[in-house]
Amino acid sequence: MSRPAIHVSGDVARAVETGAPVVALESTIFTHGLPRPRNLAVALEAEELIRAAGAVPATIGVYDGVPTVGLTAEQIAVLSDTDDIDKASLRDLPVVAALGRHGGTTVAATAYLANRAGVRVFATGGLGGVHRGASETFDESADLTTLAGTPITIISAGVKSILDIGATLERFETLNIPVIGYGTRRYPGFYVSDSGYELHYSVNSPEEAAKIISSRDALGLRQAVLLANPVEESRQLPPDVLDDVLRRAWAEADRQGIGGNAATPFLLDFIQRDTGGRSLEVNVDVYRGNAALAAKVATALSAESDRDQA
Ligand code: PSU
Ligand code: MN
Repeated sequence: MSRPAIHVSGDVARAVETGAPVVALESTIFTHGLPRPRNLAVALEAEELIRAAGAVPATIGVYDGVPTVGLTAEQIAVLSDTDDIDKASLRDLPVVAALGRHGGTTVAATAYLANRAGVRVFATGGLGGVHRGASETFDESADLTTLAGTPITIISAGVKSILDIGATLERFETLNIPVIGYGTRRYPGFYVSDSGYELHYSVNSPEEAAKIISSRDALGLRQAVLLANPVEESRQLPPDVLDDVLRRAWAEADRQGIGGNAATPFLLDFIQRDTGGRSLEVNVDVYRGNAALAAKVATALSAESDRDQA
């Protein structure tokens, strides 16, 4: 018998089978986003936060060509420490798998694998979206079109600050992807709690979020639900600091001709170095907040499914 195309760990498979709460986590955040050795600490801490909240973490990535839902701590350590590891979005998955390589999965690839494994909730930092200047370059993250056809729920602090946020929100509308603020009607801006854009809907509890997810499923809709969870204002990057560094980061990317899938890691790294690690602390705070909220939403969703079956 051939090996299954996707490996699901025993813990995750059991939790999915019994309807226990599970939270998916991406790997690009520690393979391409955070610097060593902090990347590994943050990846393991996110798992711990989810466990402490009573849910099962499922960190997702490609290990030795095996797309894996529920990487072990040892596997996460190896991926965190691999130089020039592939950034695997959905189109890369078959290639990275067939060639037996390691890959850090983006939001798109992670959402796809989580959904295939029956995991319904996914926590990340910031989503991909429409890059600045996309009307010329066509650089729009595959996160967008993937989420349009992947019925999962993603808790993020908005899209990454380096993107054209207004254009990304327009694309969410076109792609029928609902965006709900958690405790806010202002769309968060990843490093800042308010991107300057307004949202039409907000919820104030994990139970309310779970109702929207169940409603999406009952209607037979296949779009992801996006729950936008802002960083606390007291912990955000000061907006004037962000505006200033963004302007210089974009200019430097243009000057060096950085594009394609290197754009996001380049810009985030520029911001990290330029702010002397200040943005890194915000990035980590954002991620912790999203992991904790995701565990609560997964728990509410699991309780709701139990009631429906009773
Ligand atoms: N975090 C990082 N670097 C990244 C990403 C996250 O520090 O590259 C990934 C996310 O997983 C997101 C993706 O899905 O970048 C978006 O990049 P692109 O625009 O190339 O799709
Ligand atoms: Mn791109």
